[in-house]
Amino acid sequence: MYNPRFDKKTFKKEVKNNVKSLYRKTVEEATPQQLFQAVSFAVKEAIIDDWIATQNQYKKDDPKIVYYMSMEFLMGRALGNNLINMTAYKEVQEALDEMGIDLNAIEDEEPDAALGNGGLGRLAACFLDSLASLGYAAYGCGIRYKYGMFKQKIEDGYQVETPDNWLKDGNPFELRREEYAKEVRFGGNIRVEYDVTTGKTHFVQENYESVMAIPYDMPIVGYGNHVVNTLRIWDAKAIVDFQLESFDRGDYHKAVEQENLAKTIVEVLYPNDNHYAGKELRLKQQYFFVSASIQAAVAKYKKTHSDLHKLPEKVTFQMNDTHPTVAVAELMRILLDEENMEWDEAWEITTKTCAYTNHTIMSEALEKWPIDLFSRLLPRVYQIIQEIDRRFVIKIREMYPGNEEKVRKMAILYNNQVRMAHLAIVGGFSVNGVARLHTEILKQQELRDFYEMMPSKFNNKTNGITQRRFLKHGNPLLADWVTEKLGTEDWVTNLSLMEGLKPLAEDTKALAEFMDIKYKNKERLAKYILEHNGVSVDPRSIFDVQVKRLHEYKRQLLNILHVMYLYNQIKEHPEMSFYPRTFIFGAKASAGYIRAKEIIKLINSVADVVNNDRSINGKLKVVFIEDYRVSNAEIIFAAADVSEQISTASKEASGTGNMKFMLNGAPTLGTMDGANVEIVEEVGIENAFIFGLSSDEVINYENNGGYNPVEIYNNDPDIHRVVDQLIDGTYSNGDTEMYRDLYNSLLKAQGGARADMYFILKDFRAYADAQKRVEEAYKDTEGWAKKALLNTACCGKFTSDRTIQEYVDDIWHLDKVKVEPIIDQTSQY
Ligand code: B1H
Repeated sequence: MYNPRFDKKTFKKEVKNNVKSLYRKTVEEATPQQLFQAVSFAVKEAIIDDWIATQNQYKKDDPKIVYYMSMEFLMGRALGNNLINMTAYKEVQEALDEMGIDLNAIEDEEPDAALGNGGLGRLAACFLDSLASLGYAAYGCGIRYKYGMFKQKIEDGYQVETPDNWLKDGNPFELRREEYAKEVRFGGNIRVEYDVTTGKTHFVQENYESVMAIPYDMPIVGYGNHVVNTLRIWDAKAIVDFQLESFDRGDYHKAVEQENLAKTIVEVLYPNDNHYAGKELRLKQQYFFVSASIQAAVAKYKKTHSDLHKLPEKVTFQMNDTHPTVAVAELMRILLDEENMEWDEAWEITTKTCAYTNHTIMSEALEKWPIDLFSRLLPRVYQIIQEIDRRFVIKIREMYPGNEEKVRKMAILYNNQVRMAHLAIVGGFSVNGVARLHTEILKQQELRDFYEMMPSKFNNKTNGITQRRFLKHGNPLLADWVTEKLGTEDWVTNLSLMEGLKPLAEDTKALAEFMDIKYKNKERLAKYILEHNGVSVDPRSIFDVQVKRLHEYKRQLLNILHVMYLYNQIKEHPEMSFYPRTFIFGAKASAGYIRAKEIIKLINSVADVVNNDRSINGKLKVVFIEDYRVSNAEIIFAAADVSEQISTASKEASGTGNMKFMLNGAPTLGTMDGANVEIVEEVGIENAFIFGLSSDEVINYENNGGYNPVEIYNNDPDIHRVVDQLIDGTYSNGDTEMYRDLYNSLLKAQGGARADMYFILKDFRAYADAQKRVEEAYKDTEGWAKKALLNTACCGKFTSDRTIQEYVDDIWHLDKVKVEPIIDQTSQY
């Protein structure tokens, strides 16, 4: 994809110019941050041409558009990714080299756009990348949080959160688009007006507070195809400027309130992964971006179409979990109150336009808003939900006469709560899970009643990841090697080509090259760890990695208990052969999740003891990487030997980190959970290390009881010992209380929670055995290389390009667009 703006001479001149006009400096004088800005603005110039070309093409072709509605977009850094997707990375790297600028160092100046928690937010980012790369018209719709995911510091082994002021130096890639601002209203009351001439009833919201939603657009560059889509994130601004008229009008109080509402609404991302907190401000955030986005989408549609009844032919609103589900009622409100439609026609349109993705079955993540809060904040939307519910309950009774149990289980409004998942299912035409096992659990357990009533809505879309960021950008050595071996770079847009690497599993030289690249990536990570943790780790040791949000169901506790067990073994049997291991962790705990924070402290305490015990000759190292995020994840995946995916079976809906490890040649050590099941299916069970309870077994214990962790504790001396070490002071300088809660959580039922809720002790032996198998396998250098290489070779299914194509084929039915670049780009030079 040739672009004259990236000709070295042109690009260098542009960077120089930018440094001069932005900072009145020369390149030599500029700070690294200023260089980052100057380079980014030069790249943005090139992007804008394609952005315009794309939007012109869309105007011409009028393709169907998907609006991906999400509270979270975990984008990471943009500069490197944009260069990769513009196919200009190497050119620009060379141009900057010639100016004495190191592109890598410049990239490190960019703060991550961390507008998300974990998998759900990063999935949204991968989807945008794939949509643009496949040439589909799409908008990401979200919130421009002033503070994204907090920055994590580790102090004395404890997690300390600091605000992520990611916008402080300005975001070079965004465009503020004040002219598309939309008003969003909260609270007040609804006055019903009857119009005698038309016989129609009107609903008028009065005494409300409102804010202006101001869109900021970020370009989403497709790979090598000149397509640039848009991530539209909304900022809030007060409508009334209280310095002026309001004060005179005696409206001072209200003006201040609106100012505060605007300030607080986009202030910060809620840092909860897989957990519903039920905060009023969160509901405000949800309605704020959903209302603005839907208003904008309807306005855009109406610009070029006269008949709103055909909206479903041109628009889908895909709801990323239940967080944007108020979309169903908001679209109804617009069609009923602003477009004056009848209920049935509005409902017909809405239910053909909205679709819902479920990402979790964790009961604590289910959104159930108290009716008093909901109806006070969104009075008109609530009325509409009441009517949706009334009609749905009639349907249930028709279908299951006399079965009031069904009504109780399925109604949207129940027990003084609005059940958002039920609204999403009833108000949309599609419900999907995010891995085959997860979708089956939804159909057979969690959403069984809905599946029985409307089976055709249910479908599976196994998650995927973008190879452009997680291989081409994150692991350039392996990317170049793959290109050389396949004789083509087409894997960048067609990951199934990776299977062409399979024969190399029998090629000793290729295996050695593959592992040599892994070694170099381990050196890169070792350097990062030395710089950030002050711990020196040996790249020849096994890099065993668990990076993901900290959650009890993900069982970082199982991992660290096993490290404690290994340490005991090494101490007790110093003569025992033991292949050196480095256990690497990275995880943020939600700020209020106390037990998760205890686990972080425990990991760091174990690290302290183990890393400083000279008697074990460095056989064991434990590292907790601070502030795990997209940018350092890219380095970590590339360097991993072992991918820890050890969630309690049935709890991890899919996982996507598992796929990033696989892509980078790290075999999975995991349970049969989420997408691990499909990973094993692709790579073969002999190239993974699988252990533990099945999801059926877990669900069976949960429903019928019969699991007693104390029995295991009493009968297995190794387990007994590590569990006791939580309270004997081994890892707490003699403090017997520091980890008592973790100890209790494993052995005692408390406050409604079963003992060892997540079956850690039950799976411990199986896990330790699987770890033993890992060690044995690793000792066979060539055997290991084969497994590692086959993981890369078999990862084709897990590209988000495949996932998106399935969404397009089964749910969205989008039209592919081909963008012709603006030809005369050089005329301006
Ligand atoms: C996932 C969430 C989530 N599932 C509530 N659910 C949140 C729920 O702020 N909240 O209220 C935030 C996030 N996140 C993850 O989605 C799953 O746990 C992963 O297994 C899955 O891979 C990922 C993407 O589908």
